[in-house]
Amino acid sequence: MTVAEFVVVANRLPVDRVHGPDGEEIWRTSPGGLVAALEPVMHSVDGAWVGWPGQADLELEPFEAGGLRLIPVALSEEEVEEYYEGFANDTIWPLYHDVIAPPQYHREWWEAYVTVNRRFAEAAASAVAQGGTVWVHDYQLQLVPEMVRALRPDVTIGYFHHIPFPAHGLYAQLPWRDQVLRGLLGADVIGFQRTQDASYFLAAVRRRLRHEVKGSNVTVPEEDGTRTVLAKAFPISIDTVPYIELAARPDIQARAAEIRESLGNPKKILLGVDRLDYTKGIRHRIKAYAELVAQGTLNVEDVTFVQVASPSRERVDSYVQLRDEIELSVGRLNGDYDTMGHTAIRYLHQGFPREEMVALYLAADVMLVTALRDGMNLVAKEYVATRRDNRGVLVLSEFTGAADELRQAVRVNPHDIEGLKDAIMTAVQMPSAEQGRRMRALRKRVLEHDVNAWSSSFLSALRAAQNKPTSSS
Ligand code: GDG
Repeated sequence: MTVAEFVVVANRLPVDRVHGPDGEEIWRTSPGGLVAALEPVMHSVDGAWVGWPGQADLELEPFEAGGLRLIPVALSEEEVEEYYEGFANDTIWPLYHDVIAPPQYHREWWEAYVTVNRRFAEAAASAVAQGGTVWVHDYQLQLVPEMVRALRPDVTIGYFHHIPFPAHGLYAQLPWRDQVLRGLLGADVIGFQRTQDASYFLAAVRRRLRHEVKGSNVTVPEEDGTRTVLAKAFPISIDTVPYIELAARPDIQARAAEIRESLGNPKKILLGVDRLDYTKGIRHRIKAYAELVAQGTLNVEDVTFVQVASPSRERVDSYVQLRDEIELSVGRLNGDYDTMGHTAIRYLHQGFPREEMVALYLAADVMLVTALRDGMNLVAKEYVATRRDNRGVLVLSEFTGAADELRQAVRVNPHDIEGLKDAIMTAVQMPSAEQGRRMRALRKRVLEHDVNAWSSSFLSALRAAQNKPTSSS
C-alpha cells in the first residue's frame, strides 16, 4: 500500500454505502463539514482517511471515493455495541455533557474501546509516510494519539475534540481517567471548541498526572527528556459557501414560501433542528413553548413551531426513552391546541436533504438552539449563514460553544423555563431594525470564521509543533 503525507483518523469514513440507480451498492460522499474542511488539504498534500465504513462485520480493502483515499477499519457487531454504542455513546458522551443522562461504566466496554482504538492507531501508523502528519478526531478515539506515537515516533500528531471536556469534579468519575489523559497527550496539538474545555483538560492533567502546565502548554516527561503539548481552543465552523449559494437559489426560496403556505401562513415560524439527543434541550424548548400556548401568550393561528429531530443512536436506551418523552409531549400539545388549519408543533422525526434544511432555515423567523451542553452547535451557524436579508432571530443557549462567538444572539439558560419563555417572546416580537443589527453582526462573524479558517489555524499550530525540537535531559 502506498503511504500518505497527511492522514485523518475519525470514527466514520466520510462516505455512506447506498444503492445506485440499478440497485447496485455504491459509496456516496457524506456532505459533512469536516470533509469539506479537509478536502482541500487532503488533495494538496496527498492525504488518506482512516475510519469505520458504518456497517458491522464489513471487511474492505482501501479504496477511493470522490477523489479521497479511504482506509476502512472493520468493527464486529459486538464491537459496535461495546466500543461505539457503549463506551463512546453511553459512557463518554453523557459524562462529557455534564451527566445530563447517567453515564454507564462497564469494564468490557472499556476493553473494547482500547482494542478498537488500537486497530485505528495501527491502520493510521501503517498509512502515514515518514515524517508525515496524523490528525485524529473526537471522543471515540481518545487513546489513538498515544498509540500512534508509540508505533510512529517520527510523525506529528494532532487531535481535535468536537464535544465538551467536563470539569474535574465530573471527569474524576471516569474509572479510566488517567489512561484517557495519557492517550490524548500523545498528540502534539490538542484542539478544543472552547477556552473553557481546554482549561478543564489542563486542570485535569495538572491534578491527575502532575505534569507541569504553563499557559496552554503541557510538559510531558518522556524516557529521554520532555515533550511539549499545546492544548487550546480552535472553535470549529461551517463551510459557508454551500449555505449561501443554496439560500440564493430561487427554487429553494420558492420551497421556503411553500413551507410557510403549507403551515397555514402563520405570522411567525419557530424552528428547531437537532439530532434527537438529550443534550440538545428539545424537551425544555417544547415545555417553554407549550406553556406560552397554554397561557394564551402565543396563539397557534399566528405561530407554528417546526421541530426536526433527526433519528440518532436509536439502539441506546437513553435515546429510546427520550424519544418517547418528546413524542408524548408533542402529542399532548397538539391534541389540546391544534385547529383544523393550524398546528402548534410540526414534529418531524426524519432526516432531510440539505436543500430542504436550507428552505426551512429561510422559512423560519426564529431559530431555537437550546442545548443543555453542546461542543459548538453548527445549526446556529448554518441558520445565520443562510439569512442573506439579515432578518430572523437566533435564540442561543449559553451552554453551547457557539455562544462564545455569536454574542448578538438572544442568549438563554435553557434550564430556566421562565427565562426561555421570555427569550422566545423577545424573539417573536423583535422589531425588524433590531433583527437587522444583530443578524449583520452574527453573519460577519460566521462568514469570517468559517471552517477553512478553523482548519488553517489548527494545521498551522500543528506545523509549528513539528518544527519545535524536543528537549532532552
Ligand atoms: C458534534 C458536536 C459540534 C441535522 N439533522 C439533519 C442534518 N443535520 C446536520 C446539521 C448540522 C449537523 O447535522 C449537526 O451538527 P451540530 O453541531 O448541531 O451537532 P452534533 O451532531 O451533535 O455534532 C457539536 C459538531 O460535532 C462539530 O464539531 O458542533 O457540538 O456535538 O450540520 O445541519 N443535516 C441534514 N438533514 C438532517 O435531517 N442534511
